[in-house]
Amino acid sequence: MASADDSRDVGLDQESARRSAEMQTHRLPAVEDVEGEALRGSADGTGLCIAVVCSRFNGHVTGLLLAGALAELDRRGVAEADRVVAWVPGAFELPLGAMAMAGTSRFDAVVCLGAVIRGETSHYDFVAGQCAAGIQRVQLDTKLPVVFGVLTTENLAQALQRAGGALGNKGTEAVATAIEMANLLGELASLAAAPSGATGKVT
Ligand code: INI
Repeated sequence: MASADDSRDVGLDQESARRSAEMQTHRLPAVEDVEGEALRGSADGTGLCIAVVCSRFNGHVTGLLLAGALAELDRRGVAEADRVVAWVPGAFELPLGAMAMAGTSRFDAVVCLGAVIRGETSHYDFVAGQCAAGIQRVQLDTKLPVVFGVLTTENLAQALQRAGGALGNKGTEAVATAIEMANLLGELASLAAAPSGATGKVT
């Protein structure tokens, strides 16, 4: 017989599936639902240079994230000559890898891919926390979009669901975010360079 706890679990699964479906549509309200005109980076990657830094730890998962990321780069028109992929040992090394990529000044965005899966010790918390904080720090310090395409899950099954399984692919989403942010920053740079009031776009 199903207990109250069981039904709560089912509810959580449904909520999680609903959230994931939203995520597939990038969770943002449609532009037409936003009051007035607003700037939003385009989804077109043509002409952009994108770096991908991928962790080898849990490589059976991160390889799937990378496959999703590369397919999305193809789909959005980022030329093969305009992308570089580098491997690092683990998620803890992603911020340094991203910082080095940003330092080349060759890229419009950096995508970080990793999978941190909870084990029996507190190691997970240190790796996941420092990875997230480090990636955010690189992004703010370099003013370049540095995307957190890192799964942080309780177990392998949850990770696989989000690496091309039932709940999408974090690598695919990370590339979409990188392209949108790179294009938005490009638009804002043009706005900054334009004479005051020249665009009339922001209301
Ligand atoms: N690295 C990961 O990418 N995922 C993990 O789940 C993980 N765990 O759980 O230990 C992990 N550890 C290695 C870490 O990222 C560094 O490579 C290592 O500590 C050397 O600095």
